[in-house]
Amino acid sequence: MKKIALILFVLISNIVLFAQDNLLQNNYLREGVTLNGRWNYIVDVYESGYYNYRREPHDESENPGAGAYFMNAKPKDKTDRVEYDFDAAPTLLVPGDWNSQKENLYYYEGTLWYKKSFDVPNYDSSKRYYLHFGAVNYFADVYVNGKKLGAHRGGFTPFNFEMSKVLKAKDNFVVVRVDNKRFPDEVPTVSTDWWNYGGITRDVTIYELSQTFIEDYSIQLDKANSKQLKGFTQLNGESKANTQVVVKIPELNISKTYTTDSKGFVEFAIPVKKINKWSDNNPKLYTVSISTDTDKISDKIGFRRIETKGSDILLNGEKVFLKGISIHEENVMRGGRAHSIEDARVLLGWAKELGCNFVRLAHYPHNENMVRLADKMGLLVWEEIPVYWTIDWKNMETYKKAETQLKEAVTRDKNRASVIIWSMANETPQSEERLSFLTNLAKATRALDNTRLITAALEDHPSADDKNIMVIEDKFSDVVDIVSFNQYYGWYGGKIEDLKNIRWEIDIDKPVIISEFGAAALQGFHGDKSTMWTEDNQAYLYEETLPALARIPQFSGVTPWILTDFRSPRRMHDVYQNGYNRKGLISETGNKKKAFYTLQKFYKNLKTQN
Ligand code: GCB
Repeated sequence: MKKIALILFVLISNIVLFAQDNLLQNNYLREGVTLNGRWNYIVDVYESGYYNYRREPHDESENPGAGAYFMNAKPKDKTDRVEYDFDAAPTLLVPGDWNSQKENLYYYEGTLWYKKSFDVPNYDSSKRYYLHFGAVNYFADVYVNGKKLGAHRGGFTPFNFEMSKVLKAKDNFVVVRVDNKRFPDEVPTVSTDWWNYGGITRDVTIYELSQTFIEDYSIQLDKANSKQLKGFTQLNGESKANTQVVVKIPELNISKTYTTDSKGFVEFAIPVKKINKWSDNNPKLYTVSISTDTDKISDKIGFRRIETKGSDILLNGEKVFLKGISIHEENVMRGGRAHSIEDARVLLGWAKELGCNFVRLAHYPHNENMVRLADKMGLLVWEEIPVYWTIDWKNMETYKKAETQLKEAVTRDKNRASVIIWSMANETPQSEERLSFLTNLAKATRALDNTRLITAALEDHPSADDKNIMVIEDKFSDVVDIVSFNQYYGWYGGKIEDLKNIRWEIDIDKPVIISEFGAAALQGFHGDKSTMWTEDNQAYLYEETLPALARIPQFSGVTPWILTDFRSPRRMHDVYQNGYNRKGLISETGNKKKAFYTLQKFYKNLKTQN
């Protein structure tokens, strides 16, 4: 009985302790203290720093003991045994994946512990302190000064925990247990076509906040009425109720004061006379400030409308064609996950050079630098979650994991004008369970954000009576705003020369985006255009595919696969691949292939209104 009570106590206290704090909006422009830099690490293949020898998690014990790595223990004297020492351990750079930093971790999938010691400059015990992670792949358990703050799962979205109760001015230590093992019921699941980079892959920052602070807000052009801005503010803290919130947009002469309700929430609609709308040609961002007596936050926000009408996509009421490219979050030249503003400049700079006004950030939410920079550069963005291939559709827990990632992405990026599309999934096999999974995701997205468009990368196939006619028969196309599909005619089947005779017949009055097509080529390898792996073959496929797609009456955009070669364990051909998916238009050495120029020329000559 006593034992049951103890287990219950531990379980309940864990639920309370490990409840995740709501995401801080706009950590990006808040002043924080960075914990980026060198962190000590210990590889823990058997997870002995997490479980005791009876395989019970140390962090579920009331008295974890020195064996728990998160205690960062030191021997008390020469008779004391501690079997690890973070301070003597090697270091990894944060942010950064471990695979591309250490040769012996190249293929590592498992548990690795990170530790960093830190002081808090100008520590003030009357303030609240949050610890924010841009992303950790995939599972993270976070401990400060030996106390568990919480846990997070999902490799590409931000999370934060309050640590006020355990923090001191000096000699703090944060320990993060990271586990990037793949599981069939996670999102993504075990099988993908990209490298499973592990580690603390994005920025780590401490935020000092007042007792009551601005937790979240949104401000966007009203979808139904372009003469008004709509939004909300959510406060967090003891005096969040009945508190005044001031919203200012100086350039529009807007200064409005609102009072929060008992939950610290207030919704508002602000009439605007004339607004300089954000677009790909005019990436105008306004400075927006939101303040209370104790907090002030400032953001750069663009206002625009995105909608569909029949088979057109309308940006601010005008038809827009999406000249795009797909991008993985990888800096291939350095090796590994991209994370910095410099990385974003390189990737989006190449997209601009191609003549793009649109990027598909595949196959998971990319770091915030990408969307912030896209806002400034006038690049429209397709954002997606890693609901990819063979997800465990029947599993309600798996659904919740996908929905959580989606909510985290929408929460982070809902104020970004560049983001116009939320994509629910990529190339997922059809079934009733999958249809309801995706339909529920679309519903959840629309409930959170009704200002953007919904899609998913679907698949085509030849029609039953004519192999030259390709069709999309997927009930999910009834749910989406834009019908998107991936197609690899001429690479995974079919002959490039036959593309001339291929017709896509899509019997639905919605805009169509071809979210992938492509062929692999080893940069520098040339030959006649029918020889696989040559630059010439890739360019030939682009030359034949682009006009064929352009014949689709609802053709509204295209994001060829892909900007750069990227690492994938599925691509092990020792001559042509060497661990890279070679469908990039740019090699891992940064050299452009012939097809880069084919696409550039197509975009230049494309007759569209934009
Ligand atoms: C696809 C997938 C993408 C792959 C690509 C390929 O359809 O969506 O993730 O990398 O094909 O190269 O096969």
